[in-house]
Amino acid sequence: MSDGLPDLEEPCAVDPAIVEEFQDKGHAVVRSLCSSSEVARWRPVLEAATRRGAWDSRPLAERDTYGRAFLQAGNLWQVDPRIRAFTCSLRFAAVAATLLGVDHVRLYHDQGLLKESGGGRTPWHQDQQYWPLEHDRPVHSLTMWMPLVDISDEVGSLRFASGTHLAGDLAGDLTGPISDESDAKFAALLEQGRFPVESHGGLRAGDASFHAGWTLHSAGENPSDRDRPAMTVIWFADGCRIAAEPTTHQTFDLAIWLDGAPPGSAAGGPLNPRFPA
Ligand SMILES: O=C(O)CCC(=O)C(=O)O
Repeated sequence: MSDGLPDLEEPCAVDPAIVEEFQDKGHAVVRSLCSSSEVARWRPVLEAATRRGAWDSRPLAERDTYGRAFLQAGNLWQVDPRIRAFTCSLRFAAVAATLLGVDHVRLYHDQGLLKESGGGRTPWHQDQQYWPLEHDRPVHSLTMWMPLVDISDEVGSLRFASGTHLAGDLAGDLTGPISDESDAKFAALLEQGRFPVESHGGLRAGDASFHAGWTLHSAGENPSDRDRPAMTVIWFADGCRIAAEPTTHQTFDLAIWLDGAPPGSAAGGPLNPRFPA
C-alpha cells in the first residue's frame, strides 16, 4: 500500500493470444489490468497530478491541434511520491516485459493525458520518433495507455495502424513535430491500405492498451460532456543504447527522461529503474 492506495505489485499472467497479437500487430489490449475499485482509488491522485502539472493549460481555443488533443503532464512519479507505486508497479512492468519478450524492462517515463470534453483528435504519430533509443530488437519499447474512466464507443480508445511497429520511421524524416502536416502525411499513407486501422473501441476504466514505439496511432475527438483522463507508462527493453546521433527532437527526451546520458551509452540511469530489479 502507498498512502492507502491499492498495491499493484502482484505480477499478472498475460494470455499468450494477447502476446501474439501484440507481436503481430504492434498493439493489444489487456482487460481489467486494474479493477474498477483500484482505479476509483487511484484516479483522483493521477488526475489531480495531471491537471496540476499540465504543460499547456491555456483555454482549448487558444491551443494548436496537438494542444487541443489533451492536457499532458509527464514524470508524475517524480513529482508525487505516491504515484511512484503506480508507475513503478511490478504488475504493469511484468506485462510490458512479457509483450516485448524480454526478461527486464526499464521505465522510460509516465504521462497523464486528459482529453477534455470538447477536446480535439490526437493526430497520427509514431512515439518512437521522439525516443533516442536503439536496440538490436526491432520492437524494444512500448506504451501502456489506461483510461481512468469507462470510455464509450463514441469517445473510443486509441486507433492503431496494425503492422507499422515493424516499419520503422514511416515519415522518413525523424524531425517533424506532431502537427496537421504530419497527420495529413500519415493519413495519406494509410489510404494506400497497406496497414489496417484498428481500435479496441470503448474500454472500461482499468483496461489497458499497449502499443509498440513505432506503432502509428491516433485518437478521436471527445464530443462527450465528460473529460477522458488516461494514464500512460512507457518502458524500453533493458539493453537499449542511447542513439548515436539523437535528432533535434530527441534531445528534449534525452534531457528530460534519460538524464542527458551521452550518445551511444547504455540507456538506464536513475530515472530509468529496471523491472524486475
Ligand atoms: O490519449 C491520447 O489521445 C493519445 C495517447 C498517445 O498518443 C500515446 O499514449 O502514445
